[in-house]
Amino acid sequence: MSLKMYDLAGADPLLRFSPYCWRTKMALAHKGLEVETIPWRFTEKDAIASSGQGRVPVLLDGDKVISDSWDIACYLEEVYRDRPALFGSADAKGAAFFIKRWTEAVVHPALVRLIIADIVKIIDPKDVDYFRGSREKALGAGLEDYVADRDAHLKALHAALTPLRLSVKDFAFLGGETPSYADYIVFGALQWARCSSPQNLLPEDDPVAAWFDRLAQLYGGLGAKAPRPAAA
Ligand SMILES: N[C@@H](CCC(=O)N[C@@H](CS)C(=O)NCC(=O)O)C(=O)O
Repeated sequence: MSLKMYDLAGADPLLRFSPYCWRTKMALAHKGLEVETIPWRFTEKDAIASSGQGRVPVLLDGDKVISDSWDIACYLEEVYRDRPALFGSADAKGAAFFIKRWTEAVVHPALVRLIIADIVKIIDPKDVDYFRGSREKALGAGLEDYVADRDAHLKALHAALTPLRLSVKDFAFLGGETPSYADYIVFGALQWARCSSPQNLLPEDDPVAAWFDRLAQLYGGLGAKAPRPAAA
C-alpha cells in the first residue's frame, strides 16, 4: 500500500496551507495511514490532470486517483473500514456534511477577510499573477482593500465561531470524547489561517483555541509542528 497526496505548498515547500488538504491529512492520520505528500502549486494543473480537475487534494492510492476532500473521506471510510471510523454512523456522516457546508459558507469567507493579503506573500512567485487575478475577480476587490478594517473582520470571525465555541465548551471534540471528520473540517479552516498568515486570530482564553490545540497535538503533533510564516 502506498498512498501519495498532492498538497498545496507555498514558495517555501514546507508551508502547507490548504484547508481541504489539512482536513484530508488529519483524516489519513486518524485512519493510521501513512501518506507521502507532494508539494503542489496553484498553476501546476498538468501534474494533477489525471484527476480530471484542477484542485487539491488529490489522493493516489495505487492506481486509483481520487479528488475532492469529501470524496476522499468517503473513499477512506469505505476502503479502510477496518481502521478507526471518520464518521461512525450514517447520522454522523450527515452532521459532518452540515459542518462542511457551514465551514465553507461561513468560516472560510470570514477567514478570507483576514488572511487573503497574507497568502499572496507566501505563495510561489509563479502563482502570484494567477492567484491575485482569480481572487480579485471573485471578490470584486483588491486583496489589500478586502482585508482593510481588520477589527471588524476579526469580530465577525469570532461571532461566526459561536456555535463551535458553545459546542467545544461542553465536549472535547465535535465527535464527542474522540475526534471525528467534522472536527478535521473546521480544524482545516483554522490551520489554513495558521499556516498562511502570521496573525493570531483567536484569544488564548477562547475555548475554540483550546479545542484547536487539542487537535493540533494529535498524531504526534501533525498540525502543531507544521511550519507557519514568521511575522514581518
Ligand atoms: N471542493 C474541493 C475544493 C478544493 C480546493 O478548492 N482546493 C484549492 C486549494 S485550497 C485549490 O486547489 N485551488 C486551485 C485553484 O484555485 O486553482 C475539495 O473539497 O477538495
